[in-house]
Amino acid sequence: MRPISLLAAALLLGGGSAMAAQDAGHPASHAAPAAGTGIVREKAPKGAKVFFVEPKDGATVGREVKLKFGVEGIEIKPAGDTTPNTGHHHLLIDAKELPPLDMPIPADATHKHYGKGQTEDTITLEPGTHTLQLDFGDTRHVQFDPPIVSEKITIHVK
Ligand SMILES: [Cu+2]
Repeated sequence: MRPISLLAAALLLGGGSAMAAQDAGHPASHAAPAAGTGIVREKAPKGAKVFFVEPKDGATVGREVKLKFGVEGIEIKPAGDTTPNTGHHHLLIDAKELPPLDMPIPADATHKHYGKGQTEDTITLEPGTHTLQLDFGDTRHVQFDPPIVSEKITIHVK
């Protein structure tokens, strides 16, 4: 049996503390403070990569879009798990640019969190052309230094 309730509690704690000033307890070794909020970003492990397994760049798809995310050189853990060199996926939908680097990635229609450590999803998009990009965040939903992002892919929704 999976410890669902424990996981949920950990996620709640992780989600709640992400917006709070909880940096005191975060290991600040080999990381440089960012300007502004004082949030210290984790160094991206060398060679860490995220990418779309599905859909392919340029694909034409229906409104229900099946997504599969891949990682290389970094491990996926739920938000709130402070193991170094781990984090979770974020999906940027039609985002013009990356979110601000010195704060947690926002959670809204264009920034989707996969804080349980999910590596797939199905989203519904309006017909037309859309861009998708993955942006890996640490336990606090903060981007790495430098950001670990996928290629920005373009898909056509029928
Ligand atoms: Cu997140």
